[in-house]
Amino acid sequence: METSGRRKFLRNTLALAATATLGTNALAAATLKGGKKKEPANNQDGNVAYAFAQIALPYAYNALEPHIDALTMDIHYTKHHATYVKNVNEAIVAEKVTYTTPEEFFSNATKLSAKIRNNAGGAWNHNFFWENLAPAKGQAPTGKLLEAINGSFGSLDKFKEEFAKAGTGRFGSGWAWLVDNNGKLEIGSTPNQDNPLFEDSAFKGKPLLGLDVWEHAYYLHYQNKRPDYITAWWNVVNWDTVAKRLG
Ligand code: MN3
Repeated sequence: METSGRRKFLRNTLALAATATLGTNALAAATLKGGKKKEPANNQDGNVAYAFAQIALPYAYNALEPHIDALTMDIHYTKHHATYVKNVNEAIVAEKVTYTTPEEFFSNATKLSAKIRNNAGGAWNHNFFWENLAPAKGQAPTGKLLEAINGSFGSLDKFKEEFAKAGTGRFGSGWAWLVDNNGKLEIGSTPNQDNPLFEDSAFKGKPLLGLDVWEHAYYLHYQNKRPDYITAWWNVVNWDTVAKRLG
């Protein structure tokens, strides 16, 4: 066998061995990593279960500078987010969970193990977060979204003030959210990796915009100054995504 053919043979053999060891769910997660498509996968017992996956980051690590620095984005995506995805998929297989959508996980949050609850939230919340960010180009909400913001909060400035308060006021680690609660926009926050879709969340609704206020999201650049991170973060909000979520 010539060298490149032999290398290919070894690679295929190793891939097959890894598949046998990890099971099909892990393989599906690995295959889906980086893609937007998230399909149910079979776990080791042939039960259908959802495999969480990271979306491909829609911009480069340095695309949000100077508001969010490249190193923070790199570590946040390749370490923190990737670990949530890996951990939740491992636990789904180990615990033989059979939920087939993220919504099904979250609406059964009180029945989940701490490992699945925290890592499923972390896996989903970060995809949601990456998608509601975009390079700073002076973007601002318009049209129906702006009308809804004005209608619910009085003005865009008032909305930003209230939302920033939810972010700075969240003690410890968590998220600030804008949600659609049956036609009315509301602001709130959740602890840890919970979100407003969680069964037992004190703050509920259809998420439109999420802000990660864990220290790992800003500490390298802003240290203890969470309010400065939030002020800068407004420059990189993807309002088109928020408008699409509002529908
Ligand atoms: Mn985070």
